[in-house]
Amino acid sequence: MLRFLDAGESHGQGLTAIIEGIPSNFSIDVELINAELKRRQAGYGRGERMKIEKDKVEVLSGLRDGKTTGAPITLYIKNLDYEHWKKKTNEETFVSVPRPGHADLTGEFKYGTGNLRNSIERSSARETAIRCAVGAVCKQILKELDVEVRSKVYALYGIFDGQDDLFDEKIYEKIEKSPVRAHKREEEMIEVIDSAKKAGDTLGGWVYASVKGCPRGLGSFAEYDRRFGGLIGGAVMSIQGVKEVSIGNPFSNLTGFSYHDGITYENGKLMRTSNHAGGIEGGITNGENIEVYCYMKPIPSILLKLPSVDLFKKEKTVSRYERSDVTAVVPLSIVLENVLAFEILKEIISTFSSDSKEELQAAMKYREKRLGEFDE
Ligand code: EPS
Repeated sequence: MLRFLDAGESHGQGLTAIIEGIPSNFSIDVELINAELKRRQAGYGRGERMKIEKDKVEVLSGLRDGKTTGAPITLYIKNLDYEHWKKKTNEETFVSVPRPGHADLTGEFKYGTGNLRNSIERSSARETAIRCAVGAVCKQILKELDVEVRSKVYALYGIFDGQDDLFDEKIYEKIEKSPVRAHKREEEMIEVIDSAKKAGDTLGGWVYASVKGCPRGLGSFAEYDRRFGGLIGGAVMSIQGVKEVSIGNPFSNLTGFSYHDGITYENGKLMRTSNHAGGIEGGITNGENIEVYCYMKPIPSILLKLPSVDLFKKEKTVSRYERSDVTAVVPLSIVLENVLAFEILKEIISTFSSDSKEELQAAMKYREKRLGEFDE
């Protein structure tokens, strides 16, 4: 079984994760993890914090000579902003006015520490840095298993860039270079971010990811909690700010005849004529690309004033501003990739339960050989 736990606060010393259940003998390049952290930090609409942080991972256990040993892998990312925060007094960091839409209020309902700062620190999307480090380890293993995850921004506020073939190298090169991870409407997206910033407001939007090479037969309908769509949906909903998830395009408005993906033979191979189901039918992967869309709400740290209260003075007031991003939809695209990478590898490891790379690859090959019998 593959699992991980992570810990760390937004302005604390750093973030850490322990991943357990990675088979031995897979090569892991630490610089590729760092490259993934850099991808997540980029994106138009980011705030001042990203000028401070230069995320780099330290691998404290589980690797020897660049290869997994089967032991737990410990990852650590330093928060450079901690150098400023450790000098602040309790009075300076104390918060008593919750931002509507943030975890400030619900965190205080739950933990009752008497200072909203405690909820702010752990609920922060800073945590996605370490989740991407975990995902970047999983991505390298998936690559050796011929599985690849790519993503883009589908819509920012009202500007729809739409669907693309993310495995078309020319298209994807453009998306990777785009500051808003778009292919067609980059300039309009930048304009809308600039206007929101000027107005002291924030923006949400949709991203989507496509996973190529995912083995057939992951997940199950045997029990509700083994359905792969449910596992992916739950994981994606756990990303800070995400309010909607869809397997397959959420904006398709098709009848059954047009929606369902025909089954055919092409060059002797069992194939599908389309992929509206997003690669999952009956809670099980069908061999088509896994297509996942998700929506992130606008960030709740806005300069414009929303009604709020001072919880400790017990009086009405307006929301306070805390430094933040105008939009985190662009980095969400990278976070989605890495959250999917973990979930997919987890399901591969649980399906083909193996202790080493060689055993895992042999088990996957055996399944593919059996599935080959369905070809013409
Ligand atoms: C975040 C608020 C901002 C973001 C942060 C998430 O941080 P700060 O309060 O320090 O300006 O920049 O995201 C990251 C630090 C990151 O690495 O993505 C929040 O409240 O969730």
